[in-house]
This record gives sequence, C-alpha cells and structure tokens, in this order.
Amino acid sequence: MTMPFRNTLEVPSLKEIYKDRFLVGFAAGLYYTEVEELMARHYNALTPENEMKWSSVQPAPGRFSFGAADQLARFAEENGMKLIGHTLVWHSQTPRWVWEHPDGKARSREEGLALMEEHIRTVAGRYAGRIYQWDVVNEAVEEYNGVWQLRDSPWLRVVGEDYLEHAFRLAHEVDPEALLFYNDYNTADPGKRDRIYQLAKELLEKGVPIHGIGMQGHWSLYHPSAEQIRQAIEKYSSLGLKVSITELDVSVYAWNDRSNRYPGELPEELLYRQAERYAEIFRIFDEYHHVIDRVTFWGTTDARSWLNHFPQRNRPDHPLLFDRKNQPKPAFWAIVDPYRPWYANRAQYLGAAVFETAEGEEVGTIIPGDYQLDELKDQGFALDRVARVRLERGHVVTFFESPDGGGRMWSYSGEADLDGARLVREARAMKVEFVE
Ligand code: 9MR
Repeated sequence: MTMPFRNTLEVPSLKEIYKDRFLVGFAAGLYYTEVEELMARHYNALTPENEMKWSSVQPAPGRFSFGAADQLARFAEENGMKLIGHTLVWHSQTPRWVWEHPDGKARSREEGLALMEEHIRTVAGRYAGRIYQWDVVNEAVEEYNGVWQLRDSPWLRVVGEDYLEHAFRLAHEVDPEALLFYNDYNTADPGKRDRIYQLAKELLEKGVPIHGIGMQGHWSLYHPSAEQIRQAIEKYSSLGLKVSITELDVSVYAWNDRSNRYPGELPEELLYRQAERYAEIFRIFDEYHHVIDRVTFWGTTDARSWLNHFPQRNRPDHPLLFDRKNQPKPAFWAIVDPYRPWYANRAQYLGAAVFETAEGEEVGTIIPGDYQLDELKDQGFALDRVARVRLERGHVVTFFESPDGGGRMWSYSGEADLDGARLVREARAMKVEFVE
C-alpha cells in the first residue's frame, strides 16, 4: 500500500490570521474542556459566559464563590489568552437581594451603592492585573414609547442615573490597568446606537474612565445590515473609544421566526449563506481594524450556543464557526480571507483536487498551483494509478503537454473521468486553479 501524496496544509489558526488586526476570542463555561485544544488553537481571548456574573460570584450577601471563574482564568492564562471580565453591573443574573430587603422593600441609594462597591472591590479586586477588559455595565439602554432611554432597571431605580458613573469609577480605582467597556445588544440599530453614543459622550465629558463600547453582535442572516454595522462602528469610534464585538453569533433564524425549520444538520444552502454573511461582516471588521480591539464569538461550537436554549424558541440553532462535530463550517473558511469565496480558502489549505483510483482510493490531494508532473512523481505521487479527479467547487485542473505549460492541453472541472495512463504518458505539467 502506497501512501497518498499530499501537499495540503493544516486548518489555519484564526488568532494567527488576525494577529495584526484584532484579538479573536470565544466565550464559554466550564464546558470549554470539551474542545480545549480547538479553542486554544484559534483564540487569544476568553470571556466567561456566566461564571463572573453577580449571581455566579456572589449568590448570597457577602458569600463569594470563584471556583469556576478561577478555572476559566487559569485556562486563559495558561494558553496566552486575554481574560475578559463579564460583567459587573447588570439588571439580569443578579439576585434580588441586591436591590431589595428580604421583606421586598427597596433598598436606599446608599445601600445599593454600598453593595455595588463591595461587589466591584471584591470581584474586580480579585482579578486585578489579570483582566484585559471588563464589561463594566451591561445593557443599560432600552426603548420606552418610541424613545430610547436609560433602562428602567433596578439599578436606575435604587441608585439613580449616576449608577453607571459610579461603576466605572470604582472599577478603574480597583483595576487601573483594565480597559473598561459599556456592553449592549442591538448596538447597530440607529435609535439605540445614538442613545448609547450620547451616554458614552456624557460619561467622557464627566471624565468617567470608559475606554470602549462592546457591540455584542447577536446577529442573524437577516439583521442588521452591513451599512448599519459600519455606521455604528464609525459613530462609537468617533468618540475616541475602542470598539469590540463582544458576543458574535449569526443565527440562521430571523429574530421573530419561532419555527424549528432546521432541527438536524443545516442544509448546505444555508451553510453557504451564513458563510457569505460572515464574510460580509468580517470585511467590515477588517476595514475598521484600527478601532476594533477584539472580536469574540459567543460560544465554542454550535452544540453549545445559548441560542439553542433561547426562551420561546427552544430549537437548535447553528450560529457559530464550528459544527456539532467540532468541524470548521463554511463560515469558518469564509473568515480565513473574507475577500475570497469560502471554498477557495478551504481549498487553499485542505486541497483543491483529489486524485483517485477507479475504486475511489485516494492517490493524491493537492492545493492550487503549478506542478511539473515529473517532480510530483519523484515525490511519490503515483500518477499512473490515477483514474479520476474530484475538484472543489470553483476549481479547474489543466494538464499541459510540455513542462512550460504549452502544447496540447486538457482541462477538467467538477467530477471528471480522467485517463490516468494518458496523463502520465502525454502531460508534463499541470495547473490547478480557482476560477471565479
Ligand atoms: O450565554 C448566556 C446564557 O448561558 C445565559 O443563560 C444567559 C442568561 O441571561 O446569558 C447569556 O449570555 C448573555 C450575555 O451575558 C449578555 N448578552 C446577551 C447574552 C445572551 O443572552
């Protein structure tokens, strides 16, 4: 048995590809251990998905528990990943006692501020010097009667409008090294965008230490438009703030679609559409890489996305780069180089042409390029065994009679019958190329 010839490459690492542009990260709970190596290979930032939230780290007054957060922090550090803190002040995943006495009576402003202070000192204090960036305040803007305002959250009711300011100042005092971000969803929608812009501007004018806006990026095939994403990045960064995409996923469902259309594997057509959508989004990120600090995916693989458990939906979604078998999807290949079709990128690394015997046994797999057949034979490519060739979409293979690419030529695209014997006898050179 001869080994098939291969000049294919490994799946490229996303953090390597983007290392001069922005950090590339992922969010996870302790289930990261299922795909530890995959995550370490591709990402250089880690966000604990739930493990640093108030209800996780301080479930009862003064009772702190850091086991899971510590484990995630250690994993990040051992693998050269920036650790992202998520999140200090939020209306959700925060126990009621933070804002209410046991009898249900609201706490006073002083009590609320004191609890916020104790929490930030303890949590941000514990990880001080180790956190690259904190999401200090999460999701504080909401629409009421058509007007975008500060969310009617318990923090607003108990402390008042300056609760954000207090949170940022405290976090900065406790961990002066950490970048401090305001984080929210639907940040590309114009009304909300403008209100967040105004909020950030006011904070800056008051000298509040805020360094960036986190655009969560829970997007879909349909929403928001590329133009809205672009305008939002422009607008936030015009304040001199950094922008990070903190929770990216691209649902295959429109927001109001409650169907369960894709319970099993996603149809190919949808995988391809999603790849194109990811490419569109990453072309914008590339264009604005000088203001984008980080792009983080919200989850490890499709199997672990929060969207599989979204209330009132509760159906499998397919929003991430790796499928339920941990394999890179077309979406992954799309962002390897978002200016080329995903299948051209994949072929560049994993091979564009597979040569087989009549029985379907692989004789050799090669990436696009120009080849001298004599050289290939010298390197162990048993061309005389070849009966047919399988090509990646968009590719052709051409055989030339003479080594300089002249003389008679034979081109194949798609699945083709190939006379392997004639090939060896008559052709001297070969070119595998991507044609658009
Ligand atoms: O992914 C998180 C999920 O496991 C939790 O159940 C959920 C609870 O609110 O929070 C999810 O993460 C959210 C993040 O913390 C803030 N932005 C929206 C995310 C998706 O809901």
